[in-house]
Amino acid sequence: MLSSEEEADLNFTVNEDNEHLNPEREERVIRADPDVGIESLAQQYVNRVLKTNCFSFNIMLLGQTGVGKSTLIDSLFRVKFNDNSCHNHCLSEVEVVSNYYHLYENDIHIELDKPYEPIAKYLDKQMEEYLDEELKIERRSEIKDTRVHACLYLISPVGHGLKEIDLVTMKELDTKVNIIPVIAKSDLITRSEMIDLKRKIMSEMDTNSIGIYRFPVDDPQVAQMNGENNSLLPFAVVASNQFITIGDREVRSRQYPWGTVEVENESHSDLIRLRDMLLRVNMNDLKERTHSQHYEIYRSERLDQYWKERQRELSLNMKREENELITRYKNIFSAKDVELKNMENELHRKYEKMHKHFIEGRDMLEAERVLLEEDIMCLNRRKQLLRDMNIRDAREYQIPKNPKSPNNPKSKSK
Ligand SMILES: Nc1nc2c(ncn2[C@@H]2O[C@H](COP(=O)(O)OP(=O)(O)OP(=O)(O)O)[C@@H](O)[C@H]2O)c(=O)[nH]1
Ligand SMILES: [Mg+2]
Repeated sequence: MLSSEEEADLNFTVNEDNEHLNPEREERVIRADPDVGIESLAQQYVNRVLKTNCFSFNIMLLGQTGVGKSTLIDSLFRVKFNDNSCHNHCLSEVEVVSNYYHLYENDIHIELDKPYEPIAKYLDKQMEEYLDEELKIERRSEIKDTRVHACLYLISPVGHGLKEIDLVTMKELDTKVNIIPVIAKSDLITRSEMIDLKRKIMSEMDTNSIGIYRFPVDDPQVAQMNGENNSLLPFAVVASNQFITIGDREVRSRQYPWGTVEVENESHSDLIRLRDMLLRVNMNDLKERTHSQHYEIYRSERLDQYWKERQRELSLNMKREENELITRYKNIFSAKDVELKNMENELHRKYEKMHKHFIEGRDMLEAERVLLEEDIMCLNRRKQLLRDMNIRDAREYQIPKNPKSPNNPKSKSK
Protein backbone atom coordinates (compact mmCIF):
# COMPACT_ATOMS: atom_id res chain seq x y z
CA MET A 1 0.00 0.00 0.00
CA LEU A 2 1.25 3.52 -0.80
CA SER A 3 1.35 6.34 1.69
CA SER A 4 -0.52 9.55 0.92
CA GLU A 5 2.82 11.36 0.26
CA GLU A 6 3.82 8.77 -2.26
CA GLU A 7 0.45 9.04 -3.95
CA ALA A 8 0.84 12.78 -4.16
CA ASP A 9 4.34 12.45 -5.65
CA LEU A 10 3.11 10.20 -8.36
CA ASN A 11 0.38 12.64 -9.33
CA PHE A 12 -2.37 10.05 -9.46
CA THR A 13 -5.91 10.41 -10.61
CA VAL A 14 -8.36 7.90 -9.21
CA ASN A 15 -11.08 6.52 -11.45
CA GLU A 16 -14.38 4.94 -10.43
CA ASP A 17 -12.90 1.46 -10.10
CA ASN A 18 -10.55 2.66 -7.38
CA GLU A 19 -7.62 2.46 -9.82
CA HIS A 20 -4.89 5.10 -9.54
CA LEU A 21 -3.80 6.35 -12.91
CA ASN A 22 -0.42 7.97 -13.43
CA PRO A 23 -0.53 9.75 -16.78
CA GLU A 24 3.24 10.44 -16.85
CA ARG A 25 4.34 6.83 -16.41
CA GLU A 26 1.28 5.20 -17.90
CA GLU A 27 1.13 2.88 -14.90
CA ARG A 28 -1.92 1.56 -13.11
CA VAL A 29 -1.62 1.28 -9.35
CA ILE A 30 -4.37 -0.62 -7.54
CA ARG A 31 -5.11 0.76 -4.07
CA ALA A 32 -5.54 -2.00 -1.51
CA ASP A 33 -8.64 -2.28 0.63
CA PRO A 34 -8.05 -1.26 4.24
CA ASP A 35 -8.52 -4.86 5.51
CA VAL A 36 -5.85 -6.26 3.21
CA GLY A 37 -2.33 -6.98 4.50
CA ILE A 38 -1.28 -7.31 8.09
CA GLU A 39 -4.67 -6.20 9.39
CA SER A 40 -6.25 -9.29 7.95
CA LEU A 41 -3.91 -11.62 9.82
CA ALA A 42 -6.00 -11.61 12.98
CA GLN A 43 -9.12 -12.65 11.09
CA GLN A 44 -7.19 -15.34 9.21
CA TYR A 45 -5.92 -16.68 12.53
CA VAL A 46 -9.43 -16.69 14.01
CA ASN A 47 -10.80 -18.46 10.94
CA ARG A 48 -8.11 -21.11 11.11
CA VAL A 49 -8.65 -21.65 14.82
CA LEU A 50 -12.39 -22.03 14.28
CA LYS A 51 -11.78 -24.44 11.42
CA THR A 52 -9.17 -26.63 13.11
CA ASN A 53 -10.62 -26.29 16.59
CA CYS A 54 -7.03 -26.19 17.85
CA PHE A 55 -7.10 -23.17 20.11
CA SER A 56 -6.75 -23.84 23.78
CA PHE A 57 -6.18 -21.64 26.76
CA ASN A 58 -5.83 -23.60 29.95
CA ILE A 59 -6.31 -22.11 33.37
CA MET A 60 -5.53 -23.84 36.64
CA LEU A 61 -6.94 -22.74 39.97
CA LEU A 62 -4.94 -23.56 43.06
CA GLY A 63 -5.81 -22.97 46.64
CA GLN A 64 -6.81 -24.63 49.85
CA THR A 65 -10.12 -26.39 50.06
CA GLY A 66 -13.15 -24.13 50.32
CA VAL A 67 -11.18 -21.01 49.39
CA GLY A 68 -13.63 -20.35 46.56
CA LYS A 69 -12.13 -21.90 43.43
CA SER A 70 -15.31 -23.29 41.91
CA THR A 71 -17.31 -20.15 42.59
CA LEU A 72 -14.55 -18.01 41.09
CA ILE A 73 -14.35 -20.02 37.88
CA ASP A 74 -18.13 -19.80 37.52
CA SER A 75 -18.04 -16.04 38.10
CA LEU A 76 -15.09 -15.58 35.76
CA PHE A 77 -16.83 -17.30 32.85
CA ARG A 78 -20.34 -16.22 33.87
CA VAL A 79 -21.55 -19.81 33.78
CA LYS A 80 -22.30 -22.57 36.22
CA PHE A 81 -19.92 -25.43 35.59
CA ASN A 82 -20.93 -28.85 36.82
CA ASP A 83 -19.12 -29.05 40.10
CA ASN A 84 -19.33 -32.68 41.09
CA SER A 85 -17.14 -32.15 44.07
CA CYS A 86 -18.14 -33.94 47.17
CA HIS A 87 -16.77 -32.04 50.03
CA ASN A 88 -14.77 -34.80 51.61
CA HIS A 89 -12.61 -34.40 48.48
CA CYS A 90 -12.65 -37.94 47.26
CA LEU A 91 -13.72 -36.76 43.80
CA SER A 92 -14.22 -33.37 42.29
CA GLU A 93 -14.41 -32.24 38.72
CA VAL A 94 -15.02 -28.98 37.01
CA GLU A 95 -14.95 -29.15 33.23
CA VAL A 96 -12.43 -26.43 32.57
CA VAL A 97 -10.02 -27.46 35.27
CA SER A 98 -11.03 -31.05 35.80
CA ASN A 99 -7.51 -32.40 35.74
CA TYR A 100 -6.35 -29.99 38.32
CA TYR A 101 -9.14 -30.76 40.73
CA HIS A 102 -8.69 -34.40 40.21
CA LEU A 103 -4.99 -34.22 40.90
CA TYR A 104 -4.97 -31.81 43.74
CA GLU A 105 -7.89 -33.07 45.64
CA ASN A 106 -7.14 -36.73 45.26
CA ASP A 107 -3.58 -36.39 46.34
CA ILE A 108 -3.62 -33.67 48.94
CA HIS A 109 -4.43 -36.16 51.70
CA ILE A 110 -1.48 -38.37 51.02
CA GLU A 111 1.02 -35.71 50.05
CA LEU A 112 0.76 -33.25 52.87
CA ASP A 113 4.53 -32.87 53.10
CA LYS A 114 4.87 -31.86 49.50
CA PRO A 115 1.44 -30.74 48.31
CA TYR A 116 2.95 -29.23 45.18
CA GLU A 117 4.24 -32.57 43.93
CA PRO A 118 1.05 -33.81 42.23
CA ILE A 119 0.52 -30.35 40.78
CA ALA A 120 4.11 -30.15 39.51
CA LYS A 121 3.71 -33.66 38.09
CA TYR A 122 0.50 -32.66 36.38
CA LEU A 123 2.13 -29.56 34.85
CA ASP A 124 5.14 -31.60 33.72
CA LYS A 125 2.88 -34.23 32.21
CA GLN A 126 1.22 -31.61 30.01
CA MET A 127 4.64 -30.31 28.94
CA GLU A 128 5.81 -33.86 28.27
CA GLU A 129 2.81 -34.60 26.05
CA TYR A 130 3.53 -31.46 24.04
CA LEU A 131 7.24 -32.32 23.78
CA ASP A 132 6.36 -35.87 22.69
CA GLU A 133 4.17 -34.51 19.98
CA GLU A 134 6.85 -32.02 18.90
CA LEU A 135 9.56 -34.68 18.70
CA LYS A 136 7.53 -37.03 16.51
CA ILE A 137 8.98 -37.58 13.06
CA GLU A 138 5.55 -37.11 11.54
CA ARG A 139 4.07 -34.21 13.45
CA ARG A 140 0.52 -33.04 13.28
CA SER A 141 0.26 -29.52 11.90
CA GLU A 142 -1.50 -28.46 15.10
CA ILE A 143 -0.41 -29.91 18.41
CA LYS A 144 -3.13 -30.31 21.00
CA ASP A 145 -1.97 -27.97 23.70
CA THR A 146 -2.94 -29.06 27.19
CA ARG A 147 -0.19 -27.05 28.90
CA VAL A 148 -1.44 -24.78 31.64
CA HIS A 149 -1.16 -21.16 30.51
CA ALA A 150 -2.26 -19.44 33.69
CA CYS A 151 -2.44 -20.54 37.28
CA LEU A 152 -4.69 -18.50 39.55
CA TYR A 153 -3.28 -19.02 43.02
CA LEU A 154 -6.08 -18.31 45.47
CA ILE A 155 -5.02 -16.91 48.82
CA SER A 156 -7.28 -16.85 51.82
CA PRO A 157 -8.07 -13.33 53.05
CA VAL A 158 -8.01 -14.43 56.66
CA GLY A 159 -4.72 -15.14 58.33
CA HIS A 160 -1.58 -13.09 58.21
CA GLY A 161 -0.54 -13.15 54.58
CA LEU A 162 0.85 -16.22 52.90
CA LYS A 163 1.01 -19.51 54.72
CA GLU A 164 4.16 -21.61 54.53
CA ILE A 165 2.39 -24.10 52.30
CA ASP A 166 1.53 -21.28 49.84
CA LEU A 167 5.15 -20.10 49.75
CA VAL A 168 6.53 -23.59 49.24
CA THR A 169 4.00 -24.44 46.54
CA MET A 170 4.44 -21.18 44.63
CA LYS A 171 8.22 -21.42 44.87
CA GLU A 172 8.09 -24.91 43.46
CA LEU A 173 5.78 -24.01 40.59
CA ASP A 174 6.97 -20.58 39.50
CA THR A 175 9.30 -21.96 36.82
CA LYS A 176 6.59 -24.25 35.49
CA VAL A 177 3.61 -21.97 35.07
CA ASN A 178 2.50 -18.34 35.01
CA ILE A 179 1.31 -17.73 38.56
CA ILE A 180 -1.23 -14.98 39.13
CA PRO A 181 -1.89 -14.51 42.84
CA VAL A 182 -5.50 -13.74 43.77
CA ILE A 183 -6.99 -12.92 47.16
CA ALA A 184 -10.25 -14.85 47.28
CA LYS A 185 -13.37 -13.82 49.25
CA SER A 186 -12.06 -10.29 49.57
CA ASP A 187 -15.48 -9.20 50.85
CA LEU A 188 -14.48 -10.72 54.19
CA ILE A 189 -11.94 -7.97 54.94
CA THR A 190 -12.06 -4.20 55.02
CA ARG A 191 -10.42 -1.98 52.44
CA SER A 192 -7.50 -1.00 54.69
CA GLU A 193 -6.96 -4.64 55.73
CA MET A 194 -6.91 -5.55 52.06
CA ILE A 195 -4.29 -2.89 51.25
CA ASP A 196 -2.11 -4.21 54.08
CA LEU A 197 -2.66 -7.81 53.01
CA LYS A 198 -1.72 -7.07 49.39
CA ARG A 199 1.47 -5.29 50.52
CA LYS A 200 2.36 -8.13 52.87
CA ILE A 201 1.76 -10.82 50.24
CA MET A 202 3.90 -9.02 47.66
CA SER A 203 6.72 -8.44 50.12
CA GLU A 204 6.65 -12.10 51.26
CA MET A 205 6.84 -13.22 47.64
CA ASP A 206 9.72 -10.81 46.99
CA THR A 207 11.60 -12.02 50.07
CA ASN A 208 11.20 -15.61 48.95
CA SER A 209 12.07 -14.76 45.33
CA ILE A 210 8.83 -16.16 43.98
CA GLY A 211 8.48 -15.28 40.31
CA ILE A 212 4.85 -14.46 39.62
CA TYR A 213 3.46 -13.43 36.25
CA ARG A 214 3.68 -9.69 35.58
CA PHE A 215 1.51 -8.20 32.88
CA PRO A 216 3.82 -7.09 30.05
CA VAL A 217 4.48 -3.38 29.69
CA ASP A 218 6.56 -3.43 26.50
CA ASP A 219 3.58 -2.97 24.18
CA PRO A 220 2.68 0.76 24.19
CA GLN A 221 -0.97 -0.05 23.48
CA VAL A 222 -1.43 -1.90 26.77
CA ALA A 223 1.57 -0.66 28.75
CA GLN A 224 -0.37 1.77 30.89
CA MET A 225 -3.23 -0.60 31.62
CA ASN A 226 -0.89 -3.48 32.41
CA GLY A 227 1.32 -1.25 34.53
CA GLU A 228 -1.69 -0.21 36.63
CA ASN A 229 -2.83 -3.80 36.99
CA ASN A 230 0.65 -4.91 38.02
CA SER A 231 0.49 -2.43 40.87
CA LEU A 232 -2.87 -3.93 41.91
CA LEU A 233 -1.48 -7.46 42.30
CA PRO A 234 -2.60 -9.64 43.93
CA PHE A 235 -6.13 -9.07 42.63
CA ALA A 236 -8.74 -9.20 45.36
CA VAL A 237 -11.89 -10.85 44.07
CA VAL A 238 -15.37 -11.61 45.24
CA ALA A 239 -17.23 -14.46 43.57
CA SER A 240 -20.75 -15.73 43.81
CA ASN A 241 -23.32 -17.92 42.15
CA GLN A 242 -26.22 -15.88 43.51
CA PHE A 243 -28.00 -13.20 41.54
CA ILE A 244 -30.06 -10.16 42.36
CA THR A 245 -32.00 -8.04 39.93
CA ILE A 246 -30.88 -4.45 39.61
CA GLY A 247 -33.09 -2.60 37.15
CA ASP A 248 -33.43 -4.95 34.23
CA ARG A 249 -30.15 -6.73 34.88
CA GLU A 250 -29.37 -9.96 36.71
CA VAL A 251 -26.30 -9.22 38.79
CA ARG A 252 -23.98 -11.72 40.47
CA SER A 253 -23.73 -10.64 44.03
CA ARG A 254 -23.37 -11.58 47.67
CA GLN A 255 -26.06 -10.29 49.92
CA TYR A 256 -25.38 -9.41 53.53
CA PRO A 257 -27.64 -7.95 56.22
CA TRP A 258 -25.71 -4.74 55.86
CA GLY A 259 -25.68 -4.54 52.09
CA THR A 260 -24.91 -6.17 48.75
CA VAL A 261 -21.52 -6.91 47.20
CA GLU A 262 -21.62 -6.92 43.42
CA VAL A 263 -19.12 -9.34 41.97
CA GLU A 264 -18.67 -7.38 38.75
CA ASN A 265 -18.59 -3.94 40.33
CA GLU A 266 -15.01 -2.63 40.11
CA SER A 267 -15.30 -0.76 43.38
CA HIS A 268 -16.32 -4.03 45.14
CA SER A 269 -14.07 -6.59 43.45
CA ASP A 270 -11.16 -6.96 41.02
CA LEU A 271 -12.99 -9.74 39.17
CA ILE A 272 -13.58 -7.65 36.04
CA ARG A 273 -9.92 -6.63 35.94
CA LEU A 274 -8.85 -10.24 36.40
CA ARG A 275 -11.14 -11.38 33.59
CA ASP A 276 -9.92 -8.58 31.32
CA MET A 277 -6.27 -9.22 32.03
CA LEU A 278 -6.62 -12.95 31.72
CA LEU A 279 -9.03 -13.45 28.87
CA ARG A 280 -8.79 -10.29 26.82
CA VAL A 281 -5.59 -8.27 27.08
CA ASN A 282 -2.91 -10.79 28.00
CA MET A 283 -4.21 -14.14 26.83
CA ASN A 284 -1.72 -14.31 23.98
CA ASP A 285 1.16 -13.19 26.18
CA LEU A 286 0.29 -15.87 28.73
CA LYS A 287 0.32 -18.48 25.97
CA GLU A 288 3.57 -17.15 24.52
CA ARG A 289 5.24 -16.94 27.92
CA THR A 290 4.18 -20.52 28.63
CA HIS A 291 5.78 -21.61 25.39
CA SER A 292 8.90 -19.46 25.29
CA GLN A 293 9.72 -19.51 28.99
CA HIS A 294 8.24 -22.39 30.98
CA TYR A 295 8.09 -24.91 28.16
CA GLU A 296 11.59 -23.90 27.03
CA ILE A 297 12.98 -24.55 30.52
CA TYR A 298 11.18 -27.89 30.64
CA ARG A 299 12.27 -28.80 27.11
CA SER A 300 15.94 -27.99 27.64
CA GLU A 301 15.98 -29.82 31.01
CA ARG A 302 14.31 -32.86 29.46
CA LEU A 303 16.63 -32.90 26.45
CA ASP A 304 19.58 -32.45 28.77
CA GLN A 305 18.30 -35.29 30.91
CA TYR A 306 17.65 -37.34 27.78
CA TRP A 307 21.24 -36.88 26.56
CA LYS A 308 22.61 -37.67 29.99
CA GLU A 309 20.49 -40.82 30.12
CA ARG A 310 21.62 -41.73 26.59
CA GLN A 311 25.26 -41.11 27.55
CA ARG A 312 24.84 -43.21 30.69
CA GLU A 313 23.11 -45.91 28.69
CA LEU A 314 25.87 -45.81 26.05
CA SER A 315 28.64 -45.94 28.62
CA LEU A 316 26.84 -48.82 30.38
CA ASN A 317 26.51 -50.61 27.05
CA MET A 318 30.18 -49.99 26.29
CA LYS A 319 31.16 -51.23 29.73
CA ARG A 320 28.99 -54.32 29.26
CA GLU A 321 30.48 -55.02 25.83
CA GLU A 322 33.97 -54.46 27.22
CA ASN A 323 33.26 -56.91 30.03
CA GLU A 324 31.86 -59.41 27.55
CA LEU A 325 34.99 -59.07 25.38
CA ILE A 326 37.24 -59.43 28.41
CA THR A 327 35.36 -62.54 29.53
CA ARG A 328 35.43 -63.98 26.00
CA TYR A 329 39.16 -63.38 25.64
CA LYS A 330 39.77 -64.64 29.14
CA ASN A 331 37.95 -67.86 28.22
CA ILE A 332 39.91 -68.12 24.97
CA PHE A 333 43.18 -67.45 26.81
CA SER A 334 42.44 -69.94 29.55
CA ALA A 335 41.47 -72.59 26.92
CA LYS A 336 44.74 -71.88 25.09
CA ASP A 337 46.51 -72.00 28.40
CA VAL A 338 45.15 -75.47 29.07
CA GLU A 339 46.10 -76.54 25.54
CA LEU A 340 49.64 -75.19 25.92
CA LYS A 341 49.91 -76.80 29.33
CA ASN A 342 48.87 -80.14 27.81
CA MET A 343 51.40 -79.72 24.97
CA GLU A 344 54.09 -78.86 27.48
CA ASN A 345 53.22 -81.92 29.54
CA GLU A 346 53.28 -84.06 26.41
CA LEU A 347 56.68 -82.66 25.40
CA HIS A 348 57.92 -83.17 28.90
CA ARG A 349 56.69 -86.74 28.86
CA LYS A 350 58.36 -87.35 25.48
CA TYR A 351 61.55 -85.79 26.74
CA GLU A 352 61.46 -87.97 29.85
CA LYS A 353 60.97 -91.06 27.69
CA MET A 354 63.78 -90.13 25.31
CA HIS A 355 66.02 -89.24 28.20
CA LYS A 356 65.33 -92.61 29.76
CA HIS A 357 66.12 -94.34 26.46
CA PHE A 358 69.24 -92.31 26.15
CA ILE A 359 70.36 -93.17 29.68
CA GLU A 360 69.59 -96.88 29.14
CA GLY A 361 71.49 -96.83 25.80
CA ARG A 362 74.37 -95.03 27.37
CA ASP A 363 74.52 -97.51 30.27
CA MET A 364 74.47 -100.40 27.83
CA LEU A 365 77.26 -98.84 25.78
CA GLU A 366 79.22 -98.24 28.96
CA ALA A 367 78.78 -101.83 30.00
CA GLU A 368 79.87 -102.95 26.52
CA ARG A 369 82.84 -100.60 26.72
CA VAL A 370 83.85 -102.04 30.08
CA LEU A 371 83.55 -105.54 28.67
CA LEU A 372 85.54 -104.56 25.61
CA GLU A 373 88.20 -102.96 27.72
CA GLU A 374 88.36 -106.12 29.81
CA ASP A 375 88.66 -108.10 26.57
CA ILE A 376 91.43 -105.78 25.40
CA MET A 377 93.22 -106.13 28.68
CA CYS A 378 92.83 -109.90 28.51
CA LEU A 379 94.11 -109.95 24.96
CA ASN A 380 97.04 -107.73 25.92
CA ARG A 381 97.86 -110.05 28.75
CA ARG A 382 97.73 -113.06 26.44
CA LYS A 383 99.83 -111.18 23.90
CA GLN A 384 102.40 -110.41 26.56
CA LEU A 385 102.30 -113.94 27.71
CA LEU A 386 102.88 -115.20 24.21
CA ARG A 387 105.73 -112.76 23.73
CA ASP A 388 107.27 -113.86 26.97
CA MET A 389 106.90 -117.48 25.94
CA ASN A 390 108.53 -116.84 22.53
CA ILE A 391 111.53 -115.16 24.12
CA ARG A 392 112.10 -118.02 26.57
CA ASP A 393 111.69 -120.64 23.84
CA ALA A 394 114.17 -118.87 21.65
CA ARG A 395 116.72 -118.73 24.33
CA GLU A 396 116.33 -122.36 25.16
CA TYR A 397 116.58 -123.85 21.60
CA GLN A 398 118.89 -121.24 19.89
CA ILE A 399 117.22 -121.24 16.59
CA PRO A 400 119.72 -120.19 13.94
CA LYS A 401 118.97 -116.97 12.15
CA ASN A 402 118.04 -117.07 8.50
CA PRO A 403 121.06 -115.81 6.59
CA LYS A 404 118.80 -114.40 3.87
CA SER A 405 116.72 -112.49 6.27
CA PRO A 406 116.99 -108.74 5.79
CA ASN A 407 117.35 -108.50 9.47
CA ASN A 408 120.54 -110.49 9.40
CA PRO A 409 123.55 -108.09 9.47
CA LYS A 410 125.78 -110.56 7.68
CA SER A 411 123.61 -110.68 4.63
CA LYS A 412 123.74 -106.84 4.40
CA SER A 413 127.50 -106.66 4.37
CA LYS A 414 127.70 -108.92 1.37
N1 LIG B 1 -17.70 -14.54 51.37
C1 LIG B 1 -17.41 -15.19 50.27
N2 LIG B 1 -17.68 -16.47 50.15
C2 LIG B 1 -17.39 -17.09 48.98
C3 LIG B 1 -16.75 -16.45 47.90
N3 LIG B 1 -16.57 -17.34 46.91
C4 LIG B 1 -17.06 -18.49 47.35
N4 LIG B 1 -17.53 -18.38 48.57
C5 LIG B 1 -18.15 -19.40 49.38
O1 LIG B 1 -17.13 -20.30 49.87
C6 LIG B 1 -17.62 -21.61 49.91
C7 LIG B 1 -16.70 -22.55 49.14
O2 LIG B 1 -16.66 -22.16 47.81
P1 LIG B 1 -16.20 -23.12 46.65
O3 LIG B 1 -16.22 -22.35 45.39
O4 LIG B 1 -16.99 -24.38 46.67
O5 LIG B 1 -14.74 -23.41 47.13
P2 LIG B 1 -13.73 -24.44 46.48
O6 LIG B 1 -12.37 -23.89 46.64
O7 LIG B 1 -14.13 -24.83 45.10
O8 LIG B 1 -13.93 -25.66 47.44
P3 LIG B 1 -13.49 -27.14 47.20
O9 LIG B 1 -13.76 -27.48 45.76
O10 LIG B 1 -14.34 -27.89 48.14
O11 LIG B 1 -12.06 -27.19 47.53
C8 LIG B 1 -19.02 -21.57 49.34
O12 LIG B 1 -19.97 -21.50 50.39
C9 LIG B 1 -19.06 -20.27 48.55
O13 LIG B 1 -20.35 -19.69 48.47
C10 LIG B 1 -16.49 -15.06 48.08
O14 LIG B 1 -15.96 -14.38 47.20
N5 LIG B 1 -16.84 -14.48 49.27
MG1 LIG C 1 -14.49 -26.66 44.18
